Amino acid sequence: MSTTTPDPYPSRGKVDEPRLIERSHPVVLGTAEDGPLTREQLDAFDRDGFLQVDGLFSADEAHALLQELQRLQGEDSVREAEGTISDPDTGDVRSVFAIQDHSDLMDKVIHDERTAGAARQILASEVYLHHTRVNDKPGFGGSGFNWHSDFETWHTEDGMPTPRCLSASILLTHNHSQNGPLLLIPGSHRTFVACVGATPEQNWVTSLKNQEAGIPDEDLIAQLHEEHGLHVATGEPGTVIFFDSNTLHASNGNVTKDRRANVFAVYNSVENTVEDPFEAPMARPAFLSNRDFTPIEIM
Ligand code: 6CS
Ligand code: FE
Repeated sequence: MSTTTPDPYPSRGKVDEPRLIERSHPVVLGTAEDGPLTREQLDAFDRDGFLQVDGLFSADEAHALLQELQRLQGEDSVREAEGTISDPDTGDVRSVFAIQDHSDLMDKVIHDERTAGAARQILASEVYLHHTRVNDKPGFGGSGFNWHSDFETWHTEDGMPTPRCLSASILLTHNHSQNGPLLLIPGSHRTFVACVGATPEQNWVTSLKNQEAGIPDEDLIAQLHEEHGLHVATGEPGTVIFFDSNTLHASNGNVTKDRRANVFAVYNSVENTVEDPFEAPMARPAFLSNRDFTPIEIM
């Protein structure tokens, strides 16, 4: 980015104090005519910064994906992959990034009209995958994740210019209020929370387990939480939660016996491709910040 153009979303080493910045870019760019989401669904996404669609995939489809996750967790090629995150104590596979490289079934679901087609509609352009992953939070063990905006990381560390990007999370198990479901602050996507503290070298090595840079100030989170409330994204297997890249979200650890597993796909507009990081010593690896901007085929 040229030094003469001010960064509309400064964060980390670029700010002296935590602060709220009004989002200057639109959220929903497409229309109902572009399908598959209805006008009401697009309006809800625009207003809340997320959209939960119950039963978008069938229970059978979700079950097949869960079995596929189980298969992947046992594969040596997956366990050894750069984008695989394992539990430091047990060695169990918790997250597999770039799932399309390991599984045809996962590849299919992230190119599906129901997920990718909705992303293309909301963003009103062809899309490519910024990254993908499958996450497993087993009973009696899965840890939580503190409040954050994905866009804050993707902007500072990956060089994503604007928040014209969204995630789809497909529930593979029943996500109930107690097993660490996604928590979202409705309406928070309209505010960029600038965070203090420069990005450490190779921050991604630890940040996927526990974020230490890009942490929003608690008073600012409290203010947005107070103003907008909280959505607990509970649902049956097959439910999909679409959420804007700048929506504040978090999740609790899982102290119940009930496994919580989800597939995530991050769709970015091909008109919003990543550049040099806005505030990080170096760009993250491709499994986190894909540099192949070829539009995906949607089936
Ligand atoms: O660093 C990232 O890109 C990832 N981290 C979090 C906490 N959420 C989204 C993303 O997969
Ligand atoms: Fe996140």
